[in-house]
Amino acid sequence: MKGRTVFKNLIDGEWVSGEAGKNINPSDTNDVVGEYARASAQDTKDAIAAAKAAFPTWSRSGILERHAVLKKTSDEILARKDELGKLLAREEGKTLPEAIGETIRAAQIFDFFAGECLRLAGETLPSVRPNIGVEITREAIGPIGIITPWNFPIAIPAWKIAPALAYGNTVVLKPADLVPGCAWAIVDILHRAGLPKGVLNLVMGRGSVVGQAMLESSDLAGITFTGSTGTGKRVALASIEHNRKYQLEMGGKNPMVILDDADLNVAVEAAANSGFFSTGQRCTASSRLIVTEGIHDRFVSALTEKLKTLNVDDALKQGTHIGPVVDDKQLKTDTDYIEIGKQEGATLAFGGEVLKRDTPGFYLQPTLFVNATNSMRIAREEIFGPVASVIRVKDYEEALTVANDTPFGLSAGIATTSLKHATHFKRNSEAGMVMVNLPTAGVDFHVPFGGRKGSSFGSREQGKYAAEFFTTVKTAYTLA
Ligand code: UN1
Repeated sequence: MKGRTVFKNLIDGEWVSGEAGKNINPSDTNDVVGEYARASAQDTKDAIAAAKAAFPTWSRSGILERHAVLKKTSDEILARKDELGKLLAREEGKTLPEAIGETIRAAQIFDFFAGECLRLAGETLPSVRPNIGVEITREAIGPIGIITPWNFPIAIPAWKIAPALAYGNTVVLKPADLVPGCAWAIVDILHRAGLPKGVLNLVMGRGSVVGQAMLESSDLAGITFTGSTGTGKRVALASIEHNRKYQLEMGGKNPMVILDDADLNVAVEAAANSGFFSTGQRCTASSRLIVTEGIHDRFVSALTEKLKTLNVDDALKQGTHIGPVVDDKQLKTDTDYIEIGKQEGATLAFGGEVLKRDTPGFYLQPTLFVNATNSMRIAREEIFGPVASVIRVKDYEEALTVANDTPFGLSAGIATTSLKHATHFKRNSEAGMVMVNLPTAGVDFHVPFGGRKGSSFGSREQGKYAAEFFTTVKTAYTLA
C-alpha cells in the first residue's frame, strides 16, 4: 500500500519492520492511530541479545552521559506534551487533560532519574577486623525486560525505563499491544537523545509471542511487570525457573472508607475521582466505597448527583469527564460484572448502560451499586471499569475490617475529619499506600509506589526506592 507508514521496533539501534497491527482509537473505532510492527519471537531474542551485548559498556558509562540522555528526554516530552497527550488520549481513551497530565508526569519521572544519576551513593564502613575497610556499592543488574499495561501508556514505561537506564541497566521494552504509540514515541526520543545501540530495545507485539519469548529467556537479569494478576503469576514462575529478579504490580480492589464525620464534598470528590476518572481503569481506582450509617444516604445521593453531571464522550472532546472503555473486550467484562452485581442482589443506583455517541466507541455510563456486601464478586474481583459499589457499615471498626478483607492491598482511602480515625487507619490499613481525604488513585512520581498481598511482589517502584529492584548490592573488603 502506498504511503503506508509502519512504526517499527527498535532492535540493536536499528528500526526493524515486520508484521504490523492497527492501533485503534476507542473513542472512534474508524480512527486508526497508526500501524505498529509486531515483533516475532526471533525479534525478541535479537533484542535481548542486543541488550546483553550493550550491558558491559552502558553499565560502566559515565553518570553525566546517562544524566544527559534522561534530561534531554524529559525536556522533549515536556515540549511535546500536547501532541503526545493527544496521541495518548487517542490510543487509550482517557480524556485529553488526563492524558496531558500523564505526559507531564512521564517528563517529571525522566527528570527525577536524570538527577538520580548524579546522586548514586554507597557506604564505607570499618570491618570488624582491624585494618580492613568495607565498601558497599550498588551495581546495575543486567538486561531488564519491561512489560507495561495499556492503562498508563506513557507514565508506566517512563517509570520503569528511567530508573533501569539511570542505574546502568539495558532494556527490552514490551508495551501493551493496545497502546504501542506512546511507548514508540518515548523510545524514539530516547534513541535520538543519544543512547548507544542496544541499550534500549523496543519489541511491540503480542504477549503470547513477545512476552512469552521474554519469559523463556535466560539472558534477562530481571523482569518488571505491571498488568493482570494471572500474567503476573506467569512472570513469577518463569523468573524462578531462570533465577532472575522480578517485580510485579498487579490488581487492586481498593477500599475508600467514608465516615460519618467526613466533609461530604471532600468524600464525594474523592470517591468520584477514585471510582470513575480515567474510566475506572486504574489499579489504584476505588471500587469499594465503605460508608458508615450516619452519612450513607447523604453520601449516596450526593455521589449520584455528581455522577449525573459527568459527561461520557470522546476523549478528545472538550468537556468530556470520562472517556470510553479501552476496547470491546474490556467493555464486555464491565457489562458482565454489572449483570453479576444485579444477580448477586446489589441495587443499581446509577448508570449501567452502554451509551451511543457521535462516533462508534466503547462508551459506558459510570455505574454505582448500593446495598452491596463485601462478599459479592463485584466487591472482591477487580473489574477495571467505571463500576463502584457502596457497602454500608455500622462504624469505623467495621469499616476497617471490611477495607482489609480483600485479597489485594495496593491503595486505601479514608474520608474523615477525625485525627484519631485517620491516624488509626494509616497504621492499620493493609495497603501499600494510604490516602486521607484524597482519591485512592493519582500518585506522586518521587515517592515509592506499590502494594501488599495479591497486588504486588518485590520491591517498590518510583523515587529512590526504585534502586532496590534495578541494582544489586556489592560488599567489598580491602586490607589497608
Ligand atoms: C496512579 O494512580 O496515579 O496501573 C497510578 C495502574 C497503576 C498506576 C496508577 N500501576 O493503574
